[in-house]
Amino acid sequence: MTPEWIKQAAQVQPTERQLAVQEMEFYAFIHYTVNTYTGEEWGTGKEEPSIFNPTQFDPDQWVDVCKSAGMKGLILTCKHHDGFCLWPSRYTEHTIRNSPWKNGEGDMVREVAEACRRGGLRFGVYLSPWDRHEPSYGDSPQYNTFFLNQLRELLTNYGDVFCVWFDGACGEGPNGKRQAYDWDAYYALIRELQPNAAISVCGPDIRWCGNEAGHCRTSEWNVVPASLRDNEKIQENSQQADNREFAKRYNSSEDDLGSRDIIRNEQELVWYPAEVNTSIRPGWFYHAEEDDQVKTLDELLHVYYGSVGGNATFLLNLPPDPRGLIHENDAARMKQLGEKLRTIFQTNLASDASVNASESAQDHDASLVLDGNKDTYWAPEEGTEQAIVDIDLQTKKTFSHVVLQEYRYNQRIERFELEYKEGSNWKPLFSGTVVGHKRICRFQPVTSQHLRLKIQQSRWFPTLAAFEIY
Ligand code: FUL
Repeated sequence: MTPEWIKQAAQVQPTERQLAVQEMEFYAFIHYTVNTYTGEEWGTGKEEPSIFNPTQFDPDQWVDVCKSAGMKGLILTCKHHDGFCLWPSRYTEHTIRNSPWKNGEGDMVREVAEACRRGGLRFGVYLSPWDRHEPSYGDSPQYNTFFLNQLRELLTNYGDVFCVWFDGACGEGPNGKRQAYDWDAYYALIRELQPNAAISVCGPDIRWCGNEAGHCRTSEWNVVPASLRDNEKIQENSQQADNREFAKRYNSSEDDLGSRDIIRNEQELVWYPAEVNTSIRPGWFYHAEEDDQVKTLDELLHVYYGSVGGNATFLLNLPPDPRGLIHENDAARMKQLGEKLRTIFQTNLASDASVNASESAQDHDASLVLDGNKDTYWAPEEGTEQAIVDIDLQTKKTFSHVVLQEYRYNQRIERFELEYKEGSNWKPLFSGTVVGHKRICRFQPVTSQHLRLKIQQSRWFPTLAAFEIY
């Protein structure tokens, strides 16, 4: 008998806006501001807007680079910590309006949003809460009004946005300005103006994976304690940190955020999926001296398999250079990555296989894992936590990847093994823990006609939507 608390955990569900981001899988971060011209990572806010002057700005090139790697969206740093706005905000003079670019008449946010729409990428905005230029920063109510005004501009003038990315960073230090962000007002405005947009990182929809180095968890859970989500709002430097009454029990950097041990005694669980964010170079902004430090294909694949193939999304930063272009080295690497992924995942060897399960509930027979439809799934009867799914490829085939996907509204599998048949013996191929949106299992190529998935532990009963072989 499944304990009640496990049954409940198994039924926590995502919102449509969370699913929309999870299903995008791989998308770009674009870090671009005055830092691109000063060589800094964190601007002071005292930079002259006149230094911002791209000569070959081409957002279509950015979009093409993203698409060449198979990305589905792009998030632009409309304003980073230096406060410089890539759109002509009415609420500050610290914008491209006072730069030489297009004689101050350009709107980069508009051009990027339009290039994304032309190219079929979804567009998202990054607006840094920490603002080192704005004089009202630290005067909490006044800055909150200013911030809401900027948010309103971004969310009304540039069409649909799929995500608003709030960065928690603040380097004010102990004697710096202390700003209490009115998160609830920010969230309410986003829900009002862009109800489909996910609020990421310092927000309730998408969780920061806890590092910027591309490290991925072996077991990434979508269902985690609610306190983890609520704690994301606390800033070390804000008054809220002192005033909040609840204990800071979990933070996003911990190894285990969703195992049975973690959730057993939790009052409230929420669906709060992880996003892995890292840069293709050491820095978030472009520095010419890093031109030969673009991540290698193997490094990028490693993060891709860990994130997209490990139930997280992958937000990879591509910093434009002072020309306003993504540098040739980065562009070449992205193309290489895309070609590699397309080659590996071109032909699903299981598409004309036959499949059997140890047990199937009514209307959820095993063939549904092969039908290419993510809305249908195989499931055993309620309460069956262990099961076997057998694949017969009809003839011997050579493969090195298995892709598993759970039904999008559930995450239940906790431990599984893949085995292949050699002669009359079953041999181990891969052992894994969670599956969730997608688990890509990679192994040395084997040749066989038969393989099977043994689900050794799951919550209540597993629901599997896809079983693909490459
Ligand atoms: C951090 C920022 O301080 C970095 O500059 C960068 O924007 C990164 C994505 O988030 O918190």
